[in-house]
Parts: sequence; structure tokens; C-alpha cells
Amino acid sequence: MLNIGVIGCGGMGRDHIERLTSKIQGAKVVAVTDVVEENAKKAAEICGGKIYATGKELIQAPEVEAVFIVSPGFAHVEPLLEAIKAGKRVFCEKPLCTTAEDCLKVVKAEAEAGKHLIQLGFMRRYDKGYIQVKEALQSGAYGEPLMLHCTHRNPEVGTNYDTPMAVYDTAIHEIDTLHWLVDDEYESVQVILPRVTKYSHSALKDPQIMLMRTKKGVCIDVEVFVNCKFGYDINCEVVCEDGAIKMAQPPYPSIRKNAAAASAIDTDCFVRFKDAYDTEVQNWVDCAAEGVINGPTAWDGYLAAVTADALVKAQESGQIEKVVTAVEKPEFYK
Ligand code: NAD
Ligand code: ISE
Repeated sequence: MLNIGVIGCGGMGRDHIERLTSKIQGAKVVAVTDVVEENAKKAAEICGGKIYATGKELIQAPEVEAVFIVSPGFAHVEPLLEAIKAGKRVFCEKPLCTTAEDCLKVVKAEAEAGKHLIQLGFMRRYDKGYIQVKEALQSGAYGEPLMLHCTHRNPEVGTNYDTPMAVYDTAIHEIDTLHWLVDDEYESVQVILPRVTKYSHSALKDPQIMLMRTKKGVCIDVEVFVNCKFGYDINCEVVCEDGAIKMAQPPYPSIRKNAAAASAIDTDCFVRFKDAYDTEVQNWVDCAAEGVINGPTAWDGYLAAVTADALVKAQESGQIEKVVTAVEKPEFYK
């Protein structure tokens, strides 16, 4: 049984605690912490874990064998470095950190420690729909990928959500998943800002069209629209030389009524990607027993961060911006 401590017990933290407590085999949550005591208490009620005052104390607790970091991205770097120092395995929700500089610190610390300890919560790599698209691409039956058309729509976001968050918080999923899907790396990016929806506010340009070009020349467009109102709507189509592959949607029935046919759309990520979260976490727990990590790594988190930085620069400049890494991929991550 893998004893886990969870740092950050908000929406996603409690979702993971429920999962670890009632679904996942071979793990249990024995400790929790949150800067808001009330949130830690609510979490402890779900799992029965001990409440710690700080992330540092939780990581150092002898009964904690592995750590879940589910605090906001800006608070990830400290517990990541602390867990590496303590030699404890980590599942860290996306993003790895909010700056490329901090991501690089984590990458270097893990490589210096010489042991793979960190898995990043890019759960779309575990989603059945994306996996089917990847398998179709790998079959070679459709030729090389040329273009991707994608949407990432949320029904709405809070008033503290601003223009850069459309990249750092939302499109970060596409940034990771899409280059993994076509097995390529990003070369440059651009952002086009259409007319703003009446449901947005002065600090948020919504919607946005993000364009990414890979080193092999694949052109990707992602519509990010976080106040679309109608649902949590994720789409991906890969246009290849010998066919176009569209990701399957969740299998809801089409219902005919009142001279109309309609099928449901999910309204949040917790439902849309429920199976993917379950699979990624079970996989991380199973890998712990073997002492390995086989999901997205800290290096994937660094790559996503430099691409995100280029997109945010492009939001401001309106120009095509290069995606630049400060270092080559370390041997440790190859
Ligand atoms: P949230 O605001 O609901 O919860 C964050 C919690 O962390 C809050 O309870 C807050 O009090 C606590 N917190 C803040 N600073 C802390 C610190 N230094 N130490 C301990 N606790 C601290 O946010 P959320 O939606 O639960 O997001 C948390 C993380 O999960 C983020 O990294 C986010 O990007 C990620 N997330 C991932 C997905 C996904 O689809 N993979 C979905 C939602 C959120
Ligand atoms: C949230 O943090 C997520 O990760 C969701 O998957 C994404 O759709 C949403 O925009 C983010 O705020």
C-alpha cells in the first residue's frame, strides 16, 4: 500500500483524494495540507488523513511515502524541490511551475538526484479518444499529419482568470498533448485575438486562436474559448495526407424530441476526463511498486512552459514568436 500525502485540497485536490480513497488500488491518503484550514479539514473528512500545517512538514512526515501536489501552479516549485530532496515520489498537477526558470530548477534538481521521481498531471495522454487518434496515426494508414484543428472550450471561468491564463492554465493541455500526438516539437507560435465575447471582462481576451507550427511543419490551430457558455467541449481533428482523423466524443445518446435531435455535452473537466484521471493515477501508483515513472516528466513540464511563454509573448506582440529552450534535453530524460 502506497501512503500518500496531498498538498492542496481545493477542487482538483479533493477530486484526486476521492479517487485515491474510493477507486485506486494499492494507495491511500494518509496526510493532507492546505493553506486554508477549512479545505484541509474537508479533505481529511474524505480520507481520514492527518492534517499537517505546511507542505514541508507533510513531505518530511515518515508515514508519507509519496506526494500529490495539487496546489495552484505558482505554489508547485517549493514542494517539488523539497520532495526531490527527501527522495519521495511525486504526482504534480499541471503546470509543473508557472515559469520556465522554475521548471528548469526542478529538472536540474531531479537529474542531479539521479532518480525519476516526478510525474506531471497531463492526463490527456491517458484519454481514450486521444489514444485512439495516436494509434491511428502510428498505424501509418493515413500518411503524415499536416494540420490539426482543435477546440478547448469551458462554459465559464472566474473573474480572476486573465488573458495569459488562457495559455498557462487552459491551452497548456493542448501544448503538451498535441506535440505528443504527432511526435514532433514546436518551432513557433502565434495568437490571433478575435472580437471579445460579452461574457468576458477587461482583463480577459476571450476567445483566442492559438497557432503552433512544429519543426516538421505541422500547423495546429486551437480555439480557446473559456466563456462559451454551452459546455466543456474538447475537439481535435488531425488532417493527414491520406485521411482525416477526428477524436471521438463521449458516447452520449442522440435524443429526438420536439422536432430536434440532441446529445449531451459535458460541463466540466472532472466528468469529461474522469476515466483519464483514474487511469493516470492508477498507472502512477502501479509504477511506484516497480520504482519507475512512465508518464509525462518534469522535462515535459519544462517544454510546455517554454511553449507557453512564447504564446503569451505572442498574445502581446501579435507576431510569430519562436519557441526557445535554454538547454538541450538532458541525457537523464532521454
Ligand atoms: P483550487 O483553487 O480549487 O484549489 C487550490 C487549493 O490549494 C486551495 O484549497 C488553496 O487554498 C490551496 N493552496 C494554495 N496555496 C497553497 C500552498 N502553498 N500549500 C498548500 N495549499 C495551497 O484550484 P484547483 O482547480 O484545485 O487547481 C489545483 C491544481 O490542479 C492546479 O495546478 C491546476 O492547474 C490543476 N488542475 C488540473 C486539472 C486537470 O484537468 N488536470 C483541472 C483542474 C485543476
Ligand atoms: C483547469 O485548470 C484545467 O486544467 C481544465 O482541464 C481546463 O479546461 C481549464 O481551462 C483549467 O482552468
